[in-house]
Amino acid sequence: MATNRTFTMIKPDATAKNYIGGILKMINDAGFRIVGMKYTKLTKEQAGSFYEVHKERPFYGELVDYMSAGPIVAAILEKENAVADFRSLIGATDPTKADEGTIRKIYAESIAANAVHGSDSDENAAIEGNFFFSSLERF
Ligand code: 3AN
Repeated sequence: MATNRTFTMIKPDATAKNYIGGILKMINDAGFRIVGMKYTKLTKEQAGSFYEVHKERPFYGELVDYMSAGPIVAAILEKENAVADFRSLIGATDPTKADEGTIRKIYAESIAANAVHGSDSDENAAIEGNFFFSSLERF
């Protein structure tokens, strides 16, 4: 069932370069409403647990180190067709393959440091949102 919600993180490469404002503006301008938001830093254990689904992939260690290396912004976003529309807004995982005008094309530096996360399904959006936010922290 579509929830019209997705989950995003602005990743450490983007927070380090002061891109938070620019990325949030693109998100708002695309029609997403922020219904939960948190500026925080993941421990290695938390990053490992968040990316557990990628445990067997060769880049898992690098991904966990990178995602716990600096602050992130975690947010729950609401819009009709949120998951698919947000994936379109952020562009391909590899920024060199991302379409013009997408967040990753504009702000990402590499496949690993690719500026933003976006949930890939309604189910994962709910799981990922629950990882960061209690019911009292979303509106
Ligand atoms: P997406 O974030 O576009 O859904 P996934 O789910 O394939 O991409 O990968 C999850 C995260 O793992 C990516 N956002 C990226 O940070 C990292 N990642 C994916 N592929 C690679 C790779 N080949 N090398 C390093 N990191 C990668």
